[in-house]
Amino acid sequence: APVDFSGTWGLVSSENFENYMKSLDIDFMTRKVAKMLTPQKVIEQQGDKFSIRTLSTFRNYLVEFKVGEEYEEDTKGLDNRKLLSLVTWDNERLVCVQKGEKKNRGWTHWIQGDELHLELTCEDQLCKQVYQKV
Ligand code: YOG
Repeated sequence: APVDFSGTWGLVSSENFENYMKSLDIDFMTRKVAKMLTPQKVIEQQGDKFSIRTLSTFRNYLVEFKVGEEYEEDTKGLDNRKLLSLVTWDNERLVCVQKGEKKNRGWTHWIQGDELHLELTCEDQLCKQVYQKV
């Protein structure tokens, strides 16, 4: 693995999260609550094996995967869909393609200086988030 993402990271900025949630059909009330959160990413990485926990006071979400191996993802507590997901390395970036009902769905993580960057995409929406080690 070319990079180590391990650690506990706290959200410091988020752009266009509202429209990303709309593209996932998240209802108004849930979006209002979700927008106020400052989640943490707890990432455990052993080589190409990852667990990523997204933790907040409202909901928690866990994914576990190995780079290069497709996995079934159940977005329980988020938009509650079933996905077939695949994470690969694009140089130093971790790129996930999430196949399912929604077109162009996925995410990309990379490290820039002391920041963890995340781009979330769904349909025509792009949400950019930055996290810092806590
Ligand atoms: O991250 O897949 O790090 O899984 C995206 C929320 C909000 C719940 C969070 C809870 C999308 C209500 C996971 C926020 C909006 C809104 C904290 C993003 C859906 C529902 C859980 C994600 C990847 C990459 C790892």
